[in-house]
Amino acid sequence: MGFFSKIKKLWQKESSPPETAPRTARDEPASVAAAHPDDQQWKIRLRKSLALAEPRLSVWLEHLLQGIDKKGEPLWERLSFLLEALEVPDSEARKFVSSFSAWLDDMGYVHLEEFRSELQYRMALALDLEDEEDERDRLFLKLSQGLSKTKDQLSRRIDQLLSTSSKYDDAFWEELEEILIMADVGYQTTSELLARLRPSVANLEQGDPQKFKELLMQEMAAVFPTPPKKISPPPPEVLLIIGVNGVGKTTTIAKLAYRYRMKGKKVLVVAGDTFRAAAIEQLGIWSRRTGSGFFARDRGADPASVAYEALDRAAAENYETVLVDTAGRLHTKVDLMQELKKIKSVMAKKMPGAPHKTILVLDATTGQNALSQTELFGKEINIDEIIMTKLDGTAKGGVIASIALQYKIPITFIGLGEKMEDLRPFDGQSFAKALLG
Ligand SMILES: Nc1nc2c(ncn2[C@@H]2O[C@H](COP(=O)(O)OP(=O)(O)OP(=O)(O)O)[C@@H](O)[C@H]2O)c(=O)[nH]1
Ligand SMILES: [Mg+2]
Repeated sequence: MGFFSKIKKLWQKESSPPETAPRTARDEPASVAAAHPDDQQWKIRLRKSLALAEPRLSVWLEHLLQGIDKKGEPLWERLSFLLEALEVPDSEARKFVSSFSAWLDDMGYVHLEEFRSELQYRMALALDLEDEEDERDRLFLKLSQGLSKTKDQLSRRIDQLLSTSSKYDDAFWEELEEILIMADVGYQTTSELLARLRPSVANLEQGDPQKFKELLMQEMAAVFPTPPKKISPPPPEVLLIIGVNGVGKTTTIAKLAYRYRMKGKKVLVVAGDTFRAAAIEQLGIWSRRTGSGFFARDRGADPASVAYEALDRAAAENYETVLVDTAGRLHTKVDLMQELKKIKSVMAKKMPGAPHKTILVLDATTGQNALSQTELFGKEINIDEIIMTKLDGTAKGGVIASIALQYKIPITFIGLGEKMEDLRPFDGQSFAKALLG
């Protein structure tokens, strides 16, 4: 039985007294009920509506947020009530509410529409519900919306082509090739993809657009390698984030820190980009917003020494996850690759195995340029994973297939916006479906 169904059963049992039953001390704390008898009506109503509602986080939140349009005491009360019902320990529930409230203050968010989706994301992570169908649906919707520009370029044109083609002849394949290339899938990747597709399509009845799209989707999904399940090293796990300037490294670190924090990890972010004072400051702000520890030295400090000292701090203070930011460019005299290699070797000396993952951040809006960046970094540094940012707002999302097919490096997350919740786990199946489905 799923998490929600269990809780729901519990709830239905608890909420069995009829509406008219006198309130007992067990139902509501006497002091509160006596002081604000009318205020407590919401609890009865809410409990009833939750017991009747579909057991899904989004649906429960919908009931919970009825009549709430901004942050404040009524919202905190209801959230605490829901968390309590979901059997979250009291201290953790309090921590959840207070950290969320502090975060809203920090971000300057007041109205529900500004933070509703962030709230759901936090709850899904905190309650470990990210794999529930509801969250998967939400992610899929977000992915489809985020990819709308690429989708427009790709799916609409493929549909058009399919509707006007009665057979899959050379002219058809040529046109399909052009469509894929236009969506930045890249020449080589397109050729490979089509070469795989042709034999499966050969057996197909002439002009079966639906089946054709399914096969294309399957081939597209097959392009993405599933990352091997790795056993996490004993803490701290150290992640080094690299990439050229402006791709979204610092923002991605903030988003990752947020994810780990919401999963209850103790996170340290390290300002390894000492090139600009503003970069250090930017990361400092994110660390506060995500409730992470922050390690920095002055502008101009040696990034390798910063990383080295940060590992001392991480070990001394029992951090579980360490995220190291790096510069995307350096003073012209210093070579970026040499600097990154130095950071890596210094870290490995300090802590065997560190950095446990080197993650290359790529910006999808740069299209095929992302390939040359992978080439450039990959030649010098072993890249374990790729995170692709800014897939929202670009028609060049096809580049992600190019990267996957040519470099066989797992793409683990994608950035679908500037907010902290806009970093989502990547999987090829959903991507292909969102793009072509
Ligand atoms: N729309 C969108 N914008 C993003 C995404 N990720 C990052 N950005 C924006 O991209 C810009 C650059 O992000 P940074 O995180 O500062 O990039 P960086 O790689 O750290 O840049 P340098 O420190 O200069 O090397 C910022 O305005 C971010 O808000 C994303 O997934 N979607
Ligand atoms: Mg940066």
